[in-house]
Amino acid sequence: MEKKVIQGFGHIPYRRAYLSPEEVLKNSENFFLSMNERRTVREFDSREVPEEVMITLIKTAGTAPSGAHKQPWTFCLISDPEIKRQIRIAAEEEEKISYSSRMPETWKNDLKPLGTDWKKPFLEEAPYLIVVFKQSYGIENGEKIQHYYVNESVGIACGFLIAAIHQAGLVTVTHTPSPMNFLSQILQRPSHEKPYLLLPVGYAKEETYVPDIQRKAIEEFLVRY
Ligand code: IYR
Repeated sequence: MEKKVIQGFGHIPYRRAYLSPEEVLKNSENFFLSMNERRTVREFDSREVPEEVMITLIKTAGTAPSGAHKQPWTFCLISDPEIKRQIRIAAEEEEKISYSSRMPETWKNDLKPLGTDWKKPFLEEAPYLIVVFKQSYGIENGEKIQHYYVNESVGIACGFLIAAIHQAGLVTVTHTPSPMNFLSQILQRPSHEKPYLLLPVGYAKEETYVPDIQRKAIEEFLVRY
């Protein structure tokens, strides 16, 4: 197969090795079984994780599809204890207000089975924090460039990241302190970047507990036509 030109742009051949339906079935089942072991974990071990691992995880996130291939994301990787401390203090300040007055009773009741509260020690205990920013627009050579489907694109990249963290043998919690503009200030991000998600990453504490909750059965969320 040769290169070809479509609407003036080069296209290259792409082939995936053919796998039999049996192999495809096995792969899909194995991946499901592995992902089904994932749990949100809020208690981290202080054990170190090589930075190279974190960079590879973020590279995986960067393989996500995005609107018009604009890749409208920035991943901030934080290991500096002083910055983690600043983030914890600011997040807990917001969360304290949220839990005491901003969140309605229904919301707080829905969170009761998860055992969460305003305290976020994991923001200092995890060896790394990844703060994901979405870029409402891009800047190239000082010019504004349009981005498309920014929320969808960044959400998919975060999904890839969470899957990669799990596959590597580490754990995370999708933390969304609200409001989270303090992250832009602490990390000194430009105004076209908005905080999207905060993921502490590390090894799970050896003795840790997670809520006794079940996932929906497939019949509850699959509609076949
Ligand atoms: N942001 C708060 C509250 C919270 C909200 C949802 I929706 C959760 O699934 C979990 C927590 C916090 O991080 O505690």
